[in-house]
Amino acid sequence: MTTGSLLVADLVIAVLASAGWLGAGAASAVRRRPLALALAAGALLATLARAITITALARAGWWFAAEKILIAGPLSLAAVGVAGPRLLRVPVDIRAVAVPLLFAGYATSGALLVTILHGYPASAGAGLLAVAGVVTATVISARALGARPSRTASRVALGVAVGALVTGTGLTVAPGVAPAVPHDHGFPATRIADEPTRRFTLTAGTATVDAGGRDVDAWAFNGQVPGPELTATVGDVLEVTLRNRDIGRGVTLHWHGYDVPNDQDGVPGVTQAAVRPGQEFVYRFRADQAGTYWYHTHSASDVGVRMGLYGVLVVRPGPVTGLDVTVPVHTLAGRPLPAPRVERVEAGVPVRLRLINTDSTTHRYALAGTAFRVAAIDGVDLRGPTPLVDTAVLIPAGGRYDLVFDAPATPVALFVDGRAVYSTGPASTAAGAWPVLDPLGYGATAPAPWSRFDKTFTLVLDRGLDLRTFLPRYAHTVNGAADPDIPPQVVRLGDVVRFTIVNRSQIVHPWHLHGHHVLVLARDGKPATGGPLWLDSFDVRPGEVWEVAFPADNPGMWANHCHNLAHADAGMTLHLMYS
Ligand SMILES: [Cu+2]
Repeated sequence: MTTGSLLVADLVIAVLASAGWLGAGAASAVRRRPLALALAAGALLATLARAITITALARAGWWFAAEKILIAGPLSLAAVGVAGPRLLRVPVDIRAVAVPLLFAGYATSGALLVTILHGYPASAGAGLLAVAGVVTATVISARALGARPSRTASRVALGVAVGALVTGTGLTVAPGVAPAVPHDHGFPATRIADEPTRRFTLTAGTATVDAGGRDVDAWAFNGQVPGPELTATVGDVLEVTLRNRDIGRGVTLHWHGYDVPNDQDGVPGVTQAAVRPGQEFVYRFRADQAGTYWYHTHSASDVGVRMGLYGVLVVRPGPVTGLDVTVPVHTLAGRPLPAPRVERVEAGVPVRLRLINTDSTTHRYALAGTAFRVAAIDGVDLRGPTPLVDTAVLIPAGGRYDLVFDAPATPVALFVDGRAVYSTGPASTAAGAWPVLDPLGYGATAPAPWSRFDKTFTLVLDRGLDLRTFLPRYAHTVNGAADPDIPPQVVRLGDVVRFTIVNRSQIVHPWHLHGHHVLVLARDGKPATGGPLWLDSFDVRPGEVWEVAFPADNPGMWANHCHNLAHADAGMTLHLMYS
Protein backbone atom coordinates (compact mmCIF):
# COMPACT_ATOMS: atom_id res chain seq x y z
CA MET A 1 0.00 0.00 0.00
CA THR A 2 1.43 3.40 -0.94
CA THR A 3 1.65 6.16 1.62
CA GLY A 4 -0.88 8.10 -0.47
CA SER A 5 -3.50 5.34 -0.17
CA LEU A 6 -2.66 4.91 3.52
CA LEU A 7 -3.45 8.60 4.04
CA VAL A 8 -6.81 8.10 2.34
CA ALA A 9 -7.56 4.88 4.26
CA ASP A 10 -6.72 6.51 7.57
CA LEU A 11 -8.98 9.47 6.79
CA VAL A 12 -11.88 7.18 5.81
CA ILE A 13 -11.50 5.08 8.97
CA ALA A 14 -11.34 8.22 11.11
CA VAL A 15 -14.57 9.51 9.53
CA LEU A 16 -16.27 6.12 10.11
CA ALA A 17 -15.16 6.05 13.75
CA SER A 18 -16.44 9.57 14.42
CA ALA A 19 -19.73 8.98 12.64
CA GLY A 20 -20.15 5.62 14.44
CA TRP A 21 -19.67 7.05 17.94
CA LEU A 22 -21.85 10.10 17.29
CA GLY A 23 -24.55 7.91 15.72
CA ALA A 24 -24.41 5.47 18.64
CA GLY A 25 -24.73 8.37 21.09
CA ALA A 26 -27.72 9.81 19.24
CA ALA A 27 -29.40 6.39 18.92
CA SER A 28 -29.02 5.63 22.62
CA ALA A 29 -30.35 9.09 23.52
CA VAL A 30 -33.61 8.15 21.73
CA ARG A 31 -33.48 4.58 23.17
CA ARG A 32 -32.84 2.77 19.87
CA ARG A 33 -30.94 0.01 21.64
CA PRO A 34 -29.98 -2.41 18.78
CA LEU A 35 -28.94 0.43 16.48
CA ALA A 36 -26.91 2.10 19.23
CA LEU A 37 -25.09 -1.14 20.07
CA ALA A 38 -24.34 -1.94 16.40
CA LEU A 39 -22.99 1.56 15.70
CA ALA A 40 -20.92 1.54 18.88
CA ALA A 41 -19.37 -1.83 18.01
CA GLY A 42 -18.48 -0.56 14.51
CA ALA A 43 -17.02 2.64 15.94
CA LEU A 44 -14.95 0.68 18.45
CA LEU A 45 -13.51 -1.49 15.66
CA ALA A 46 -12.73 1.55 13.47
CA THR A 47 -11.06 3.36 16.37
CA LEU A 48 -8.86 0.34 17.08
CA ALA A 49 -8.12 -0.09 13.34
CA ARG A 50 -6.64 3.39 13.27
CA ALA A 51 -3.80 2.09 15.42
CA ILE A 52 -2.71 0.10 12.33
CA THR A 53 -2.97 2.95 9.79
CA ILE A 54 -1.32 5.47 12.11
CA THR A 55 1.57 3.09 12.84
CA ALA A 56 2.06 2.46 9.11
CA LEU A 57 2.03 6.22 8.41
CA ALA A 58 4.58 6.84 11.16
CA ARG A 59 6.85 4.26 9.54
CA ALA A 60 6.59 6.17 6.23
CA GLY A 61 7.70 9.36 7.99
CA TRP A 62 6.93 11.40 11.07
CA TRP A 63 5.46 14.16 8.86
CA PHE A 64 2.56 11.87 7.91
CA ALA A 65 1.63 10.87 11.47
CA ALA A 66 2.71 13.64 13.85
CA GLU A 67 -0.68 15.07 14.84
CA LYS A 68 -2.29 11.62 14.65
CA ILE A 69 0.12 10.23 17.26
CA LEU A 70 0.21 13.31 19.48
CA ILE A 71 -3.45 14.37 19.32
CA ALA A 72 -5.65 11.72 17.66
CA GLY A 73 -3.95 8.91 19.62
CA PRO A 74 -4.69 10.21 23.14
CA LEU A 75 -8.20 11.38 22.17
CA SER A 76 -9.00 7.98 20.65
CA LEU A 77 -7.67 6.23 23.76
CA ALA A 78 -9.91 8.46 25.88
CA ALA A 79 -12.86 7.60 23.63
CA VAL A 80 -12.29 3.84 23.96
CA GLY A 81 -11.46 4.15 27.67
CA VAL A 82 -14.68 6.01 28.48
CA ALA A 83 -17.14 4.30 26.13
CA GLY A 84 -15.64 0.79 26.01
CA PRO A 85 -16.20 -0.38 29.64
CA ARG A 86 -19.76 0.99 29.64
CA LEU A 87 -20.56 -1.02 26.53
CA LEU A 88 -19.40 -4.21 28.28
CA ARG A 89 -22.04 -3.84 30.97
CA VAL A 90 -24.90 -2.17 29.14
CA PRO A 91 -27.56 -0.90 31.52
CA VAL A 92 -31.23 -1.71 31.07
CA ASP A 93 -31.86 1.85 29.97
CA ILE A 94 -29.50 2.39 27.00
CA ARG A 95 -29.99 6.14 27.42
CA ALA A 96 -27.62 5.98 30.39
CA VAL A 97 -24.64 5.44 28.06
CA ALA A 98 -25.58 8.25 25.65
CA VAL A 99 -23.18 10.79 27.16
CA PRO A 100 -20.10 8.48 27.20
CA LEU A 101 -20.83 7.49 23.59
CA LEU A 102 -21.23 11.12 22.53
CA PHE A 103 -17.99 11.94 24.35
CA ALA A 104 -16.24 9.27 22.26
CA GLY A 105 -17.77 10.84 19.14
CA TYR A 106 -16.60 14.33 20.06
CA ALA A 107 -13.11 13.06 20.91
CA THR A 108 -12.64 11.24 17.57
CA SER A 109 -14.22 14.12 15.62
CA GLY A 110 -11.98 16.64 17.38
CA ALA A 111 -8.92 14.64 16.37
CA LEU A 112 -10.22 14.39 12.81
CA LEU A 113 -10.73 18.16 12.64
CA VAL A 114 -7.15 18.70 13.80
CA THR A 115 -5.95 16.63 10.83
CA ILE A 116 -8.25 18.33 8.31
CA LEU A 117 -7.97 21.93 9.50
CA HIS A 118 -4.52 22.09 11.04
CA GLY A 119 -2.38 19.19 9.83
CA TYR A 120 1.37 19.46 10.12
CA PRO A 121 3.18 20.34 12.33
CA ALA A 122 1.22 19.19 15.38
CA SER A 123 1.00 22.04 17.87
CA ALA A 124 0.04 22.26 21.52
CA GLY A 125 -2.48 24.96 20.54
CA ALA A 126 -4.33 22.67 18.15
CA GLY A 127 -4.40 19.86 20.73
CA LEU A 128 -5.72 22.13 23.47
CA LEU A 129 -8.39 23.60 21.19
CA ALA A 130 -9.54 20.08 20.35
CA VAL A 131 -9.71 19.16 24.05
CA ALA A 132 -11.65 22.35 24.80
CA GLY A 133 -14.13 21.54 22.05
CA VAL A 134 -14.61 17.96 23.24
CA VAL A 135 -15.16 18.98 26.88
CA THR A 136 -17.55 21.79 25.98
CA ALA A 137 -19.62 19.63 23.64
CA THR A 138 -19.79 16.82 26.23
CA VAL A 139 -20.94 19.16 29.03
CA ILE A 140 -23.60 20.72 26.78
CA SER A 141 -24.83 17.27 25.71
CA ALA A 142 -24.99 16.06 29.31
CA ARG A 143 -27.08 19.08 30.29
CA ALA A 144 -29.36 18.62 27.28
CA LEU A 145 -29.92 14.96 28.13
CA GLY A 146 -30.68 15.83 31.71
CA ALA A 147 -27.71 13.87 33.00
CA ARG A 148 -26.43 15.31 36.26
CA PRO A 149 -22.69 15.21 36.38
CA SER A 150 -21.35 15.98 39.86
CA ARG A 151 -20.65 19.61 40.59
CA THR A 152 -16.91 18.91 40.87
CA ALA A 153 -16.87 17.09 37.50
CA SER A 154 -18.64 20.03 35.88
CA ARG A 155 -16.26 22.55 37.39
CA VAL A 156 -13.17 20.56 36.39
CA ALA A 157 -14.52 20.13 32.85
CA LEU A 158 -15.30 23.84 32.55
CA GLY A 159 -11.86 24.73 33.88
CA VAL A 160 -10.15 22.43 31.38
CA ALA A 161 -12.20 23.84 28.50
CA VAL A 162 -11.59 27.48 29.38
CA GLY A 163 -7.89 26.89 30.02
CA ALA A 164 -7.44 24.95 26.78
CA LEU A 165 -9.38 27.54 24.82
CA VAL A 166 -7.32 30.45 26.14
CA THR A 167 -3.95 28.71 25.72
CA GLY A 168 -4.87 27.12 22.41
CA THR A 169 -6.20 30.30 20.87
CA GLY A 170 -3.25 32.25 22.13
CA LEU A 171 -0.84 29.79 20.57
CA THR A 172 -2.70 29.49 17.30
CA VAL A 173 -3.04 33.15 16.50
CA ALA A 174 0.48 34.11 17.55
CA PRO A 175 1.86 36.59 15.00
CA GLY A 176 3.61 35.10 11.97
CA VAL A 177 7.37 34.68 12.15
CA ALA A 178 7.97 35.30 8.47
CA PRO A 179 9.75 38.52 7.65
CA ALA A 180 8.08 40.46 4.88
CA VAL A 181 9.47 39.81 1.42
CA PRO A 182 11.51 42.88 0.49
CA HIS A 183 10.63 44.38 -2.86
CA ASP A 184 14.02 45.91 -3.47
CA HIS A 185 16.67 43.24 -3.19
CA GLY A 186 19.62 45.43 -4.14
CA PHE A 187 21.13 43.14 -6.79
CA PRO A 188 22.59 45.06 -9.72
CA ALA A 189 20.65 45.25 -12.96
CA THR A 190 21.91 43.01 -15.74
CA ARG A 191 24.45 44.57 -18.08
CA ILE A 192 25.07 42.81 -21.36
CA ALA A 193 27.51 43.97 -24.04
CA ASP A 194 27.29 43.49 -27.78
CA GLU A 195 26.20 39.88 -28.38
CA PRO A 196 23.82 39.21 -31.29
CA THR A 197 20.44 40.30 -30.04
CA ARG A 198 17.08 38.70 -30.77
CA ARG A 199 14.38 41.33 -30.25
CA PHE A 200 10.71 40.58 -29.70
CA THR A 201 7.71 42.60 -28.60
CA LEU A 202 4.86 40.95 -26.74
CA THR A 203 1.69 42.96 -26.24
CA ALA A 204 -0.75 41.54 -23.74
CA GLY A 205 -4.43 42.21 -24.27
CA THR A 206 -7.90 40.79 -24.16
CA ALA A 207 -8.79 38.97 -27.39
CA THR A 208 -11.17 36.53 -29.00
CA VAL A 209 -9.28 33.50 -30.24
CA ASP A 210 -10.12 30.22 -31.91
CA ALA A 211 -9.96 27.24 -29.54
CA GLY A 212 -10.65 23.99 -31.36
CA GLY A 213 -13.14 25.57 -33.78
CA ARG A 214 -14.94 27.82 -31.31
CA ASP A 215 -14.33 31.50 -30.55
CA VAL A 216 -13.53 32.05 -26.88
CA ASP A 217 -12.55 35.06 -24.75
CA ALA A 218 -8.88 35.01 -23.88
CA TRP A 219 -5.97 37.08 -22.65
CA ALA A 220 -3.36 36.88 -25.37
CA PHE A 221 0.13 37.98 -26.33
CA ASN A 222 -0.06 39.66 -29.79
CA GLY A 223 -3.64 38.43 -30.17
CA GLN A 224 -2.76 34.72 -30.22
CA VAL A 225 -2.84 31.77 -27.78
CA PRO A 226 -0.20 30.54 -27.25
CA GLY A 227 1.81 33.73 -27.73
CA PRO A 228 4.50 33.93 -30.43
CA GLU A 229 7.15 31.23 -30.25
CA LEU A 230 10.42 32.85 -29.20
CA THR A 231 13.54 31.17 -30.56
CA ALA A 232 17.22 31.88 -30.07
CA THR A 233 20.60 30.24 -30.49
CA VAL A 234 22.89 29.71 -27.52
CA GLY A 235 24.97 32.85 -27.11
CA ASP A 236 22.27 35.24 -28.37
CA VAL A 237 20.91 37.96 -26.18
CA LEU A 238 17.14 37.96 -25.87
CA GLU A 239 15.52 41.35 -25.60
CA VAL A 240 11.79 41.16 -25.10
CA THR A 241 9.65 44.25 -24.74
CA LEU A 242 6.47 43.51 -22.80
CA ARG A 243 3.54 45.88 -23.26
CA ASN A 244 0.22 45.73 -21.50
CA ARG A 245 -2.68 47.04 -23.55
CA ASP A 246 -5.66 46.32 -21.29
CA ILE A 247 -5.03 43.52 -18.77
CA GLY A 248 -6.29 45.11 -15.56
CA ARG A 249 -4.66 42.49 -13.30
CA GLY A 250 -1.20 43.46 -14.63
CA VAL A 251 1.27 41.37 -16.62
CA THR A 252 4.86 40.17 -16.29
CA LEU A 253 7.01 37.65 -18.13
CA HIS A 254 8.44 34.74 -16.17
CA TRP A 255 10.89 32.53 -18.11
CA HIS A 256 9.82 29.15 -16.78
CA GLY A 257 12.88 26.95 -16.25
CA TYR A 258 15.28 29.55 -17.62
CA ASP A 259 17.75 30.43 -14.89
CA VAL A 260 17.88 34.16 -15.69
CA PRO A 261 19.40 36.85 -13.45
CA ASN A 262 17.00 37.63 -10.64
CA ASP A 263 15.86 41.02 -11.92
CA GLN A 264 14.64 39.39 -15.17
CA ASP A 265 12.55 36.71 -13.44
CA GLY A 266 9.22 38.50 -13.74
CA VAL A 267 7.66 37.91 -10.33
CA PRO A 268 5.53 40.93 -9.34
CA GLY A 269 6.18 42.20 -5.84
CA VAL A 270 9.47 40.29 -5.68
CA THR A 271 11.65 41.10 -8.70
CA GLN A 272 9.61 43.88 -10.34
CA ALA A 273 6.28 45.67 -10.25
CA ALA A 274 3.51 44.25 -12.43
CA VAL A 275 3.20 46.01 -15.80
CA ARG A 276 -0.10 47.90 -15.74
CA PRO A 277 -2.25 48.83 -18.77
CA GLY A 278 -0.35 51.37 -20.88
CA GLN A 279 3.02 50.47 -19.34
CA GLU A 280 5.95 48.45 -20.66
CA PHE A 281 8.99 46.57 -19.35
CA VAL A 282 12.06 45.37 -21.27
CA TYR A 283 13.59 41.99 -20.40
CA ARG A 284 17.16 41.34 -21.46
CA PHE A 285 19.23 38.24 -20.73
CA ARG A 286 21.75 36.01 -22.42
CA ALA A 287 20.46 32.73 -23.84
CA ASP A 288 23.14 30.44 -22.46
CA GLN A 289 20.97 27.35 -21.75
CA ALA A 290 19.86 25.29 -24.77
CA GLY A 291 16.53 23.52 -24.51
CA THR A 292 12.74 23.71 -24.36
CA TYR A 293 11.23 26.35 -22.07
CA TRP A 294 8.19 28.55 -21.92
CA TYR A 295 7.20 31.99 -20.74
CA HIS A 296 4.09 33.10 -18.90
CA THR A 297 2.70 35.95 -16.87
CA HIS A 298 3.33 35.74 -13.14
CA SER A 299 0.83 38.49 -12.28
CA ALA A 300 -2.45 36.93 -11.11
CA SER A 301 -0.76 33.88 -12.57
CA ASP A 302 -3.59 31.38 -12.03
CA VAL A 303 -6.15 33.28 -14.08
CA GLY A 304 -3.53 34.90 -16.35
CA VAL A 305 -1.95 31.67 -17.60
CA ARG A 306 -5.29 29.87 -17.77
CA MET A 307 -6.69 32.70 -19.95
CA GLY A 308 -3.76 32.37 -22.38
CA LEU A 309 -0.82 34.58 -21.37
CA TYR A 310 1.91 32.09 -22.19
CA GLY A 311 4.13 30.97 -25.06
CA VAL A 312 7.08 28.77 -26.01
CA LEU A 313 10.77 29.64 -25.66
CA VAL A 314 13.21 27.39 -27.51
CA VAL A 315 16.96 27.92 -27.40
CA ARG A 316 18.90 25.74 -29.85
CA PRO A 317 22.61 24.93 -29.75
CA GLY A 318 22.88 25.59 -33.51
CA PRO A 319 20.94 25.35 -36.78
CA VAL A 320 17.92 23.01 -36.84
CA THR A 321 18.67 19.55 -38.22
CA GLY A 322 15.74 17.41 -39.29
CA LEU A 323 12.29 18.25 -38.01
CA ASP A 324 11.89 20.21 -34.77
CA VAL A 325 8.28 20.52 -33.54
CA THR A 326 6.94 22.21 -30.38
CA VAL A 327 3.73 20.86 -28.83
CA PRO A 328 2.54 23.17 -26.05
CA VAL A 329 -0.52 21.58 -24.46
CA HIS A 330 -3.06 23.84 -22.78
CA THR A 331 -6.72 23.94 -21.80
CA LEU A 332 -8.34 27.20 -22.91
CA ALA A 333 -11.94 27.81 -21.82
CA GLY A 334 -12.30 24.05 -21.32
CA ARG A 335 -11.06 23.26 -24.85
CA PRO A 336 -7.80 21.39 -25.43
CA LEU A 337 -4.97 23.04 -27.40
CA PRO A 338 -3.25 22.56 -29.80
CA ALA A 339 -5.56 21.50 -32.62
CA PRO A 340 -4.52 18.13 -34.12
CA ARG A 341 -1.83 18.55 -36.78
CA VAL A 342 -0.84 16.11 -39.53
CA GLU A 343 2.52 16.49 -41.25
CA ARG A 344 4.08 14.25 -43.89
CA VAL A 345 7.63 13.31 -42.93
CA GLU A 346 10.11 11.40 -45.12
CA ALA A 347 11.44 8.17 -43.64
CA GLY A 348 14.80 8.58 -41.94
CA VAL A 349 14.38 12.27 -41.02
CA PRO A 350 15.43 12.92 -37.40
CA VAL A 351 12.45 14.33 -35.45
CA ARG A 352 12.42 16.18 -32.13
CA LEU A 353 9.04 16.68 -30.43
CA ARG A 354 9.22 19.31 -27.71
CA LEU A 355 6.32 18.54 -25.36
CA ILE A 356 5.31 21.34 -23.01
CA ASN A 357 2.61 21.18 -20.36
CA THR A 358 1.36 24.71 -19.72
CA ASP A 359 -1.68 23.60 -17.70
CA SER A 360 -1.86 23.36 -13.90
CA THR A 361 -2.33 19.58 -13.86
CA THR A 362 -0.41 16.55 -15.15
CA HIS A 363 -0.90 15.30 -18.72
CA ARG A 364 -0.21 11.83 -20.11
CA TYR A 365 1.65 11.69 -23.45
CA ALA A 366 2.00 8.59 -25.63
CA LEU A 367 3.99 8.35 -28.87
CA ALA A 368 2.73 5.50 -31.05
CA GLY A 369 4.26 3.94 -34.15
CA THR A 370 7.97 4.30 -33.37
CA ALA A 371 10.68 3.67 -30.82
CA PHE A 372 11.88 6.95 -29.30
CA ARG A 373 14.24 8.33 -26.70
CA VAL A 374 13.61 11.04 -24.10
CA ALA A 375 16.52 13.28 -25.02
CA ALA A 376 15.89 16.02 -22.45
CA ILE A 377 13.64 16.84 -19.53
CA ASP A 378 13.02 20.45 -18.43
CA GLY A 379 15.54 21.67 -21.02
CA VAL A 380 18.44 19.56 -19.72
CA ASP A 381 19.85 16.67 -21.83
CA LEU A 382 19.72 13.25 -20.18
CA ARG A 383 22.80 11.03 -20.11
CA GLY A 384 22.54 7.81 -22.14
CA PRO A 385 18.77 7.72 -22.81
CA THR A 386 17.76 4.28 -24.14
CA PRO A 387 15.07 3.59 -26.77
CA LEU A 388 11.51 3.22 -25.47
CA VAL A 389 8.60 1.44 -27.17
CA ASP A 390 4.91 1.55 -26.20
CA THR A 391 5.68 3.64 -23.11
CA ALA A 392 3.78 6.72 -21.94
CA VAL A 393 5.26 9.72 -20.13
CA LEU A 394 3.59 11.90 -17.50
CA ILE A 395 4.55 15.56 -17.70
CA PRO A 396 3.86 17.68 -14.64
CA ALA A 397 2.41 21.18 -14.78
CA GLY A 398 5.10 23.42 -16.27
CA GLY A 399 7.33 20.49 -17.29
CA ARG A 400 8.88 19.70 -20.69
CA TYR A 401 10.03 16.46 -22.33
CA ASP A 402 11.95 16.32 -25.64
CA LEU A 403 11.23 13.07 -27.51
CA VAL A 404 13.54 12.16 -30.43
CA PHE A 405 13.33 9.48 -33.13
CA ASP A 406 14.13 8.89 -36.78
CA ALA A 407 10.90 8.95 -38.78
CA PRO A 408 9.88 5.43 -39.82
CA ALA A 409 8.21 4.71 -43.17
CA THR A 410 4.90 4.13 -41.35
CA PRO A 411 2.84 6.83 -39.53
CA VAL A 412 3.67 8.06 -36.06
CA ALA A 413 1.13 9.68 -33.73
CA LEU A 414 1.41 11.61 -30.48
CA PHE A 415 -1.52 11.32 -28.06
CA VAL A 416 -2.20 13.59 -25.10
CA ASP A 417 -4.66 12.05 -22.63
CA GLY A 418 -5.84 9.82 -25.48
CA ARG A 419 -6.32 12.67 -28.01
CA ALA A 420 -4.08 12.71 -31.12
CA VAL A 421 -2.35 16.11 -31.33
CA TYR A 422 0.39 15.40 -33.88
CA SER A 423 0.78 12.69 -36.48
CA THR A 424 2.62 11.88 -39.69
CA GLY A 425 -0.30 9.99 -41.21
CA PRO A 426 -3.52 8.21 -40.21
CA ALA A 427 -3.25 7.85 -36.41
CA SER A 428 -3.11 4.33 -35.01
CA THR A 429 -5.00 3.29 -31.89
CA ALA A 430 -4.54 5.21 -28.65
CA ALA A 431 -2.16 3.87 -26.03
CA GLY A 432 -4.24 3.83 -22.86
CA ALA A 433 -2.79 0.71 -21.26
CA TRP A 434 0.89 1.44 -21.79
CA PRO A 435 3.23 1.53 -18.78
CA VAL A 436 4.46 4.97 -17.70
CA LEU A 437 8.15 5.88 -17.76
CA ASP A 438 9.73 6.55 -14.38
CA PRO A 439 12.40 9.13 -15.20
CA LEU A 440 14.24 8.39 -11.93
CA GLY A 441 15.48 5.10 -13.40
CA TYR A 442 15.96 6.15 -17.05
CA GLY A 443 19.34 6.70 -18.73
CA ALA A 444 22.92 6.17 -17.61
CA THR A 445 23.65 6.92 -13.98
CA ALA A 446 26.30 9.35 -12.75
CA PRO A 447 27.59 10.01 -9.23
CA ALA A 448 26.13 13.02 -7.39
CA PRO A 449 28.48 15.97 -7.73
CA TRP A 450 28.46 16.71 -3.97
CA SER A 451 29.08 14.73 -0.83
CA ARG A 452 28.07 17.46 1.64
CA PHE A 453 25.15 19.82 1.99
CA ASP A 454 25.48 23.25 3.57
CA LYS A 455 21.75 23.80 4.08
CA THR A 456 18.87 21.37 4.40
CA PHE A 457 15.21 22.40 4.32
CA THR A 458 12.06 20.34 4.69
CA LEU A 459 8.82 21.43 3.02
CA VAL A 460 5.72 19.59 4.22
CA LEU A 461 2.83 20.24 1.81
CA ASP A 462 -0.69 20.08 3.24
CA ARG A 463 -3.99 21.89 3.59
CA GLY A 464 -5.12 23.88 6.58
CA LEU A 465 -7.25 26.69 7.90
CA ASP A 466 -5.46 30.04 7.50
CA LEU A 467 -6.79 32.46 10.12
CA ARG A 468 -4.26 35.18 9.40
CA THR A 469 -6.11 36.54 6.37
CA PHE A 470 -9.00 39.01 6.60
CA LEU A 471 -11.43 36.20 5.79
CA PRO A 472 -10.38 32.74 7.04
CA ARG A 473 -9.53 30.46 4.10
CA TYR A 474 -8.80 26.78 3.59
CA ALA A 475 -5.28 27.29 2.31
CA HIS A 476 -2.68 25.09 0.65
CA THR A 477 0.09 25.17 3.22
CA VAL A 478 3.82 24.58 3.56
CA ASN A 479 4.96 23.55 7.06
CA GLY A 480 1.57 24.60 8.42
CA ALA A 481 1.65 28.16 7.06
CA ALA A 482 0.35 29.89 3.95
CA ASP A 483 1.82 32.69 1.83
CA PRO A 484 2.85 35.34 2.92
CA ASP A 485 3.49 33.79 6.36
CA ILE A 486 5.88 31.02 5.29
CA PRO A 487 9.42 31.88 6.40
CA PRO A 488 11.82 32.21 3.44
CA GLN A 489 14.68 29.74 3.06
CA VAL A 490 17.90 31.68 3.46
CA VAL A 491 21.05 30.46 1.68
CA ARG A 492 24.47 31.89 0.89
CA LEU A 493 26.08 32.08 -2.55
CA GLY A 494 28.08 28.87 -2.99
CA ASP A 495 26.01 26.72 -0.60
CA VAL A 496 24.93 23.27 -1.70
CA VAL A 497 21.27 23.19 -0.67
CA ARG A 498 19.10 20.13 -0.10
CA PHE A 499 15.29 20.12 0.00
CA THR A 500 13.12 17.35 1.36
CA ILE A 501 9.62 17.83 -0.06
CA VAL A 502 6.84 15.84 1.60
CA ASN A 503 3.25 15.72 0.34
CA ARG A 504 0.85 14.72 3.11
CA SER A 505 -2.21 16.06 1.29
CA GLN A 506 -4.59 14.18 -1.00
CA ILE A 507 -3.61 16.03 -4.20
CA VAL A 508 -0.59 16.30 -6.51
CA HIS A 509 1.65 19.33 -6.06
CA PRO A 510 3.93 20.09 -9.04
CA TRP A 511 6.89 21.80 -7.37
CA HIS A 512 8.74 24.67 -9.10
CA LEU A 513 11.76 26.59 -7.83
CA HIS A 514 12.65 29.72 -9.82
CA GLY A 515 16.18 30.53 -10.96
CA HIS A 516 17.65 27.05 -10.41
CA HIS A 517 17.37 23.49 -11.66
CA VAL A 518 17.44 20.91 -8.88
CA LEU A 519 19.10 17.50 -9.08
CA VAL A 520 16.81 14.65 -7.98
CA LEU A 521 18.56 12.56 -5.31
CA ALA A 522 15.79 10.20 -4.21
CA ARG A 523 12.05 9.61 -4.02
CA ASP A 524 10.52 7.78 -1.04
CA GLY A 525 14.01 6.87 0.16
CA LYS A 526 14.90 5.19 -3.16
CA PRO A 527 17.90 6.87 -4.82
CA ALA A 528 17.50 8.12 -8.40
CA THR A 529 19.57 5.81 -10.60
CA GLY A 530 19.01 7.20 -14.10
CA GLY A 531 20.71 9.89 -16.18
CA PRO A 532 21.03 12.80 -13.75
CA LEU A 533 17.65 14.51 -13.57
CA TRP A 534 17.98 18.29 -13.33
CA LEU A 535 14.39 19.46 -13.07
CA ASP A 536 12.54 22.70 -12.57
CA SER A 537 9.06 21.14 -12.31
CA PHE A 538 8.26 17.80 -10.67
CA ASP A 539 5.08 16.19 -9.40
CA VAL A 540 5.13 15.40 -5.68
CA ARG A 541 2.21 12.97 -5.44
CA PRO A 542 0.21 12.31 -2.27
CA GLY A 543 2.38 10.48 0.25
CA GLU A 544 5.62 11.04 -1.67
CA VAL A 545 8.90 12.29 -0.22
CA TRP A 546 11.37 13.86 -2.69
CA GLU A 547 15.00 14.65 -1.95
CA VAL A 548 16.51 17.22 -4.33
CA ALA A 549 19.61 19.42 -4.19
CA PHE A 550 21.15 22.32 -6.07
CA PRO A 551 24.09 24.69 -5.90
CA ALA A 552 23.13 28.19 -4.76
CA ASP A 553 24.70 29.97 -7.72
CA ASN A 554 22.14 32.57 -8.79
CA PRO A 555 21.76 35.31 -6.15
CA GLY A 556 18.45 37.03 -5.53
CA MET A 557 15.00 36.49 -4.12
CA TRP A 558 13.32 33.56 -5.86
CA ALA A 559 9.76 32.28 -5.79
CA ASN A 560 9.52 28.62 -4.76
CA HIS A 561 5.99 27.36 -5.26
CA CYS A 562 3.47 24.81 -6.39
CA HIS A 563 2.84 25.14 -10.14
CA ASN A 564 -0.77 24.18 -9.82
CA LEU A 565 -1.26 27.93 -9.93
CA ALA A 566 -4.55 27.83 -8.05
CA HIS A 567 -2.64 26.22 -5.15
CA ALA A 568 0.12 28.84 -5.42
CA ASP A 569 -2.54 31.57 -5.17
CA ALA A 570 -4.14 29.79 -2.20
CA GLY A 571 -1.02 29.92 -0.07
CA MET A 572 1.48 27.44 -1.49
CA THR A 573 4.24 29.94 -2.32
CA LEU A 574 7.42 30.71 -0.45
CA HIS A 575 10.78 32.26 -1.29
CA LEU A 576 14.40 31.28 -1.52
CA MET A 577 16.54 34.19 -0.40
CA TYR A 578 20.28 34.76 -0.60
CA SER A 579 21.77 36.37 2.50
CU1 LIG B 1 -0.11 22.24 -5.39
